[in-house]
Amino acid sequence: MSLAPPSAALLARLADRLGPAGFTQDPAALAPWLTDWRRRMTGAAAALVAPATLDEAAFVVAAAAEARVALVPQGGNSSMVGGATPPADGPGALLVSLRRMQRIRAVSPEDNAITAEAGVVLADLHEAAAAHGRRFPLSLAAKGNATVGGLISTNAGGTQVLRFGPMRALVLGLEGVFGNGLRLEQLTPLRKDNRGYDLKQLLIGAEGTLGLVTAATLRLVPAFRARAVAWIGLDDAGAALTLLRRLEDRLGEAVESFELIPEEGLALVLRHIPGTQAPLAGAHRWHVLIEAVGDAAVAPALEAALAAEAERGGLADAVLAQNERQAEALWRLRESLSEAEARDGLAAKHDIAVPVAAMPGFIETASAAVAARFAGARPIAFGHLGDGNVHFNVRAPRDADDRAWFAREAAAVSRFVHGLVLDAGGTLSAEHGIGRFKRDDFAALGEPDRLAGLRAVKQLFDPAGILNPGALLPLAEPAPAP
Ligand code: 2HG
Ligand code: ZN
Repeated sequence: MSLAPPSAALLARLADRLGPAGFTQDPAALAPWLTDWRRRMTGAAAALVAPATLDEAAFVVAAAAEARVALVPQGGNSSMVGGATPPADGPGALLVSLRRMQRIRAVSPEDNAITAEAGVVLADLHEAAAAHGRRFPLSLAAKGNATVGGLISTNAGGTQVLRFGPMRALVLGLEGVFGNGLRLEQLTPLRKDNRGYDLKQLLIGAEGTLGLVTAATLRLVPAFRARAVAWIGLDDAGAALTLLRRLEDRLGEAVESFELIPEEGLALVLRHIPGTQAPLAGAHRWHVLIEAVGDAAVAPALEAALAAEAERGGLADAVLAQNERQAEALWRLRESLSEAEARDGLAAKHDIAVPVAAMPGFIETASAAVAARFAGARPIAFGHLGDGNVHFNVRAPRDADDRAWFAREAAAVSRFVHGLVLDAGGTLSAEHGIGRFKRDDFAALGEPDRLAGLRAVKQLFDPAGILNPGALLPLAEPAPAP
């Protein structure tokens, strides 16, 4: 059934219910939220609606479902895949901002849990947990923008997945409303609940296609007393994986982050991010940033482990941060990589995973295959090696007009890379989601039964098809094969 443009009557109902703080059609107020984070698309919306409570969110969903009007939910607008930007064409949509829901509702150190509304920004969540001697163990470069609702809706990962898992593993309870009007009011810190299907998991990673997330109860862990941060130089990515496993043997769960950076990635950061410095004296094909946490013993333990590895020939060079300032500087090199890459020019972006053991080999063979198939294209693989997830981005050939190259080649490059990933038993989205940018590759390369399963769930929980149409799944059923 097709969607309709928002009528004047619907807009008046929403304006009346949400009030001036929760409803605007002012183009200047809408503008900042209509261009995606990567500045790849600018959309259109008839209004920006911002519910402040679950009741208001449920009202918006019910009114839109009745009128068959598209809703595009948005948090901090930091989607890497155009997941929170309404399309410029089509019947018209309402942009649903959850940013007004900004309260930390409760912190319970005894439960190791925090209840936060969808619009709470990740950096503020970190602070609220720290004020109670706890921490929320998920972090990423966009922490100043990304919100709880968006992190949940995309099942965000980041740099601590290795130990604590992605968002899916950290949500204890959820509040929200599905497209069919069903409310989820399960803000509980329970660790165990075996009452059948886990409905909250349907909203996690749904990319706003099944309903709105309004609040969540999230898992906290004890604050650490000390952290040790090291930067390592290596000759090949395989040695990085060996190093990770050996460090885990010696330090166990203390190893929380293990991030891979290629030499050319570090060079981009040093070139484009002011105030950065090379951490090691020499050049190395690969670099790794390691963080281990614990008490005062953690730094000597990491140092001893690295010394043993150096002795064994398992690494080329290493430096251990001597204080928090140095630790921050090392992290800045890693966290600025995405920004440095963007400042350097356009890239076809992929957040892929293959089984961890296969990743070093995949990086080598896929890089060679891409360079051979797309003359001069420059793959750059970085990120969460310990999770088997790297950002296998492909930059334009040196000296090429990157905009023209991107417009001409990016779709073919992505289809090619995604094909290689699936052949290697991997996934074309390990972190950022499918959104609008990867939707067609997902539909073309995805297993038919997986897609049919997603469609069946969508049909059940969003029967009017109003929630984030065109994200994750294509709008229309694919034509039957001839
Ligand atoms: C990261 O790991 C982010 O830095 C962004 O997920 C990755 O820009 C990218 O491709
Ligand atoms: Zn990442």
